[in-house]
Amino acid sequence: MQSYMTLGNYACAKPMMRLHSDARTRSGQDGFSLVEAMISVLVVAVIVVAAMHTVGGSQAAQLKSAQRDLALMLAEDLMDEIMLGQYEEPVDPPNFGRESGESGSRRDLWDDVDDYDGWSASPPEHRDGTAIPNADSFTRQVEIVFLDPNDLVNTVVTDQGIKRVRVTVKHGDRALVTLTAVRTLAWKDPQTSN
Ligand SMILES: [Ca+2]
Ligand SMILES: [Ca+2]
Repeated sequence: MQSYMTLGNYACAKPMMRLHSDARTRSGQDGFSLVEAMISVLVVAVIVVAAMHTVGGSQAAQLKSAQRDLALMLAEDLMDEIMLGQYEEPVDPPNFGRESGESGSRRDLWDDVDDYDGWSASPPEHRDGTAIPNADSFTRQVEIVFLDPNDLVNTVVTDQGIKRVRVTVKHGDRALVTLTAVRTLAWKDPQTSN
């Protein structure tokens, strides 16, 4: 009996010690696991936010690139149209700006370079005055000035045979593209000259 009790007490004491020890171990492991889990969630959250910023930044960059491409096409389209015109009015007495009978809204009646001076339209328009689709937030504007033939950096107030054509395309208030070309009185289009 004595032996049994001793063994019984001993047998009971060991598991209790192990249980106590296991409880301490699990408690420590649980606390550590919770901290680990919280850190993991935080890291994942940071990574997700960073990824969202990256995706958002990439989409914004693509949108800006597409806007610049469209602005360049609009600018080139208008510059080509202007450069196909005569250096000066071919029919009526020349005037800097539009001559009599040339409508301010329909460019298909304009026939010389300076008819375009100061012209601006938003949304951009075709020559007949109809709006170009899908370009509502863009603006095209034109400036024509005379240049000094001895120094093309300088502008002059009287015609000395050189005009600078400047086309600017804006998206909202921001200028995205500016094209500059020079048209001279002496230049002849080889495709139309004899
Ligand atoms: Ca004209
Ligand atoms: Ca004119």
